[in-house]
Amino acid sequence: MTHDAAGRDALFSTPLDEVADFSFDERVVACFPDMIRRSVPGYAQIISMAGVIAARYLKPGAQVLDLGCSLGAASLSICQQLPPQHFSLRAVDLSEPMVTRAREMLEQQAPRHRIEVEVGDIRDCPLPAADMIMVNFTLQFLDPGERDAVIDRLFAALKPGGVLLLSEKIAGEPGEEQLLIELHHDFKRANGYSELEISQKRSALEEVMIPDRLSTHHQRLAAAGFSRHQSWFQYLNFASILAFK
Ligand code: GEK
Repeated sequence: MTHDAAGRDALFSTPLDEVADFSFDERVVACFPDMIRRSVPGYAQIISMAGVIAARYLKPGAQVLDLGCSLGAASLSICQQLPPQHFSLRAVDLSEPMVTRAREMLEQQAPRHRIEVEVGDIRDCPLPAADMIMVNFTLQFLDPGERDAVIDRLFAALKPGGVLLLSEKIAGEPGEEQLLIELHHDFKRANGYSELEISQKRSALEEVMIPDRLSTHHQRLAAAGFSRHQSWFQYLNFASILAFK
């Protein structure tokens, strides 16, 4: 079983001989809102703040990018805070099933807002000049060696004064890693995941998600040229940064 009729994530609930690498396919799309809410501490708070942050910084006529948009939750949060004529938004994701579902959901829930949702790769998709870029738990899925070039690209696409909202699963600083990992597993247990689900998901993600330390993110943002970058949120090993060009 991969999910029930209510979209509850059961992807890793039965023993698998060999746990395949995680991929964002139809099975994940069907249970994605449930999965991310039960696995990523602080996800709901970061999503609500995306709209609040946009309302603080975006002037009328603003252009927003949501890269690795999944089902468009961060984009929708902005639509809930700002009227349709205030901004246009381009949302991009590598997974075709995610993009198809995101389009349907955004059309339904924000029919008057100017939103385009396209299949694309954050590493090389066209990036129009933007006032705000959101990369909410996406950079972590790239090979660590590719991350500098992507942050450089985002810096180049941002207009002066523009803001980057970057959220990531993070590796702990030396000596702090184990406690954060154990508490995160406790968080997942408390949200109804079994030992089997936790360990199989961990194996599936091992190869595709290698988190950086928060300090590495800040160094990378400074090297790309961001004049100011500040962590504004951390819940266990999940953090979010605002960076200004
Ligand atoms: C949210 N931001 O709900 N280019 C574009 N997209 C990619 C790439 C890539 N190279 N690699 C992976 N993705 C969302 C949550 S989920 C986070 C983001 C998670 C996409 C992938 O297809 C998936 O939809 C998304 O990044 C990561 O605010 O599942 O933990």
